[in-house]
Amino acid sequence: DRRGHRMNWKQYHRLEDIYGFMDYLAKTYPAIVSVNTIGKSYEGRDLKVLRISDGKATNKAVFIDGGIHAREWISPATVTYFINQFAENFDVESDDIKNIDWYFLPVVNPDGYEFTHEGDRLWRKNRRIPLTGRACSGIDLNRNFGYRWGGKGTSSNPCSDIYRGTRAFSEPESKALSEFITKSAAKFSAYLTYHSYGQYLLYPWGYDNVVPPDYKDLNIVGQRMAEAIAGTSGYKYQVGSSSKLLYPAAGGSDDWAKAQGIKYAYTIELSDTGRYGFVLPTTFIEPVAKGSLAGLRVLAAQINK
Ligand code: ING
Ligand code: ZN
Repeated sequence: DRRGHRMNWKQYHRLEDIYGFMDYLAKTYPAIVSVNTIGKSYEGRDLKVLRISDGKATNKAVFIDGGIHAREWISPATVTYFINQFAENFDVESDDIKNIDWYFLPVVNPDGYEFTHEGDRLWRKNRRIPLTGRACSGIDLNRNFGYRWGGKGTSSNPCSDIYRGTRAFSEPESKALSEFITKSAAKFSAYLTYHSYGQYLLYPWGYDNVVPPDYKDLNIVGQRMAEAIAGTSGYKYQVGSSSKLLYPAAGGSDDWAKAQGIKYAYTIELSDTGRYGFVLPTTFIEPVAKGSLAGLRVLAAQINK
């Protein structure tokens, strides 16, 4: 492609296109964009984080990931849309955006993501093969994080889609993400993890039907984000704790992030509400991502208060 990358938001893309796009941005905008490999997946693929920052010492920091679950293709598509918007338009972006160091990990589960393109479109977990070689493959990375690991809404059965693994952070993907956050010099004000589907803005806790002491702050900001999303795209989101609005599920990444002291920790379930589910047509990518960006701007404004 004469632009130097093959990415667009009219199709879903393979990992190679997503990583090619990230590397292109780092090369094109070296003053504000950098890409780092923070680890390798089980099958040996890079786990790439893209940082966008003007380097001001006073900046806050936000971490955003996508693609924890392989089949939720709208998630990496949305996260790469944010990356494109901020990187390509940084000089004309608002101060709310420029006063944040942004960290994006658009594909937490690259092995699963590639498998949904080549094998099973509805695969959810990573691709770890059991030692015995007999049982089923894959660990649910969103049950593998180390806060209240092994609790409600998780399974010890390797054949389950919510298999938690043998211990917290047994998986290279969840381990790399968590170590990146804990070892980073940045003190993160927000952690956002994009999933699909259902149109929910979920805050902790997921492990049980209880809420953190500051849940009212998360609820108010979540409601404001939902208003912005609806105003921009027409998509209506419900806001609440994941255990209450969906179901209890321990070992999720947002619970872990919240337990690390990251105040604004949300799981965002993108569109739709079930008509197409995980197999969301490509015509949805732009409106869904645009609405989500409007929500993200509300969060950025809050963090800068
Ligand atoms: N849903 C999330 C899941 O991992 C969730 C819902 C989020 C549960 C946070 C617990 C904590 O089951 C999808 N679609 O993945
Ligand atoms: Zn998911």
